[in-house]
Amino acid sequence: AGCDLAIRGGTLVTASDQFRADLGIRDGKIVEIAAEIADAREEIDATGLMVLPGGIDAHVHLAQPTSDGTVMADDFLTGTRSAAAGGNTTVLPFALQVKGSSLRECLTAYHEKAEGACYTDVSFHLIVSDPTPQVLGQELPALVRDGYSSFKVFMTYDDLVLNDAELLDVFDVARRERALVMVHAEGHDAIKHMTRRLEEEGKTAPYYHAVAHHQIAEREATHRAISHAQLIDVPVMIVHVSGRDPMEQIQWAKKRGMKVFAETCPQYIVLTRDDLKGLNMDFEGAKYVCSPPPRDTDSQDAIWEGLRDGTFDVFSSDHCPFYFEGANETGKDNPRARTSFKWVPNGIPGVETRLPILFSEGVRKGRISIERFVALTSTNPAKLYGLYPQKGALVIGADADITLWDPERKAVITQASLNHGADYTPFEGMEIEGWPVRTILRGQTIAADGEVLEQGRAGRYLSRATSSAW
Ligand code: DUC
Ligand code: ZN
Ligand code: ZN
Ligand code: ZN
Repeated sequence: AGCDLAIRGGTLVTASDQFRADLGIRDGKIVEIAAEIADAREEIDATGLMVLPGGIDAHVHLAQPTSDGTVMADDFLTGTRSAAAGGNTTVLPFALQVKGSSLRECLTAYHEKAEGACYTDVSFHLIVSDPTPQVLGQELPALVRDGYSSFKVFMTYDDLVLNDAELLDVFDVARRERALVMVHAEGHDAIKHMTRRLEEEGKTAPYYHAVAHHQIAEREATHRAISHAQLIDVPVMIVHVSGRDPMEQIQWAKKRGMKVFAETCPQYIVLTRDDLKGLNMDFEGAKYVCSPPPRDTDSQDAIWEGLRDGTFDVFSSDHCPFYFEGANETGKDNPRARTSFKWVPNGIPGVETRLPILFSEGVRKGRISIERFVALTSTNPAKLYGLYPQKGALVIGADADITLWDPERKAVITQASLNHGADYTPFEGMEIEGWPVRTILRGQTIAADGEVLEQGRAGRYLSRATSSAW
């Protein structure tokens, strides 16, 4: 039988190669890759375009409840719509265990929220905040076996932090079940100490978030997480690495052959802590408050080097959207946050701009190759989170998840042009070269030229296999 869809004349790009070929799709799968394929029911002319495996954003937060009354600006509908417009076909949001609740119970609520609401495919990382004997002995092992093959732990935040004994216990479970642990590595006590001192000095503006969440606290926690992982002999993924200091710890571990993996994000290549100053140390800076915070241009240089040399395996958005001016004090600009940076919700939106920013600043400016771009944004996350080769690859038999990329398309990032739920973008005014012009999920177009198709709301839940880290 012929193909349902033929994509002709484009340049296929994988994590290791690029070549001219036609690509044929039948029943949602890639069935042909050849110099020229037979006529199909539907044809797409991709002349002048790159044909990429669909973007996989392995780190997003959607509809996650907060402990302080602020509200996340994206649910599964708007968050995955934004993801699709930005060239993504799969996102991996978090299912947060609220302390005192069972992990399974919390997860069920996320499934209910996601059901029928997604434009892209989705799967969940768990967040373990309450490692009770029941969670460690029963729930977590059962969930990993059920296809939740990765989970995140936090080394800071009052309502999430695990102490070293708890980290080691959780790592033990990961070793037994061959799960991939993701670590938020920032030292809790160091941050609290710095916060108290800054507040005593009256330094409460959003900018001081970047001082309190010092890179040294991130470096220390990164090393501690790596040491614990080495002791237990378990792979570990250090997420949202912000700069040179924590990178050096990761390089140290990688050089010793340890299975330490690392992720970085757009904010660490195009923002700096000075953005948190706003206009004149004013509250505008809250728009850039995220954890870890952006650092300085030296760290940006280090991150680019790390994206090239393999220090980083994954490039995700850490899309964690809050309104700036939410209704009824639900946004970043709320009365309590005005009294101290420590109350400003931590996170920024970015699922729609991740690929354009990395392409424009990285590929277009000659800092990384297009193959490396594909590895960091699709193939590696698929492998490390147990989705490969169903996802992240242009191979026969894989899901036909494809992003058609126009390398020449110029755009300016503006709030008005984005599909996310937030009321601002921290990347406002950025000039971009290269843009996703069509996003195809399992053979169906879900977004084209910035328009997300309502009939494309066909995202499915993905059960995941064991991480390639094992
Ligand atoms: N960690 C994240 O992964 N995202 C936003 C805030 C945070 O602390
Ligand atoms: Zn985190
Ligand atoms: Zn430099
Ligand atoms: Zn995050």
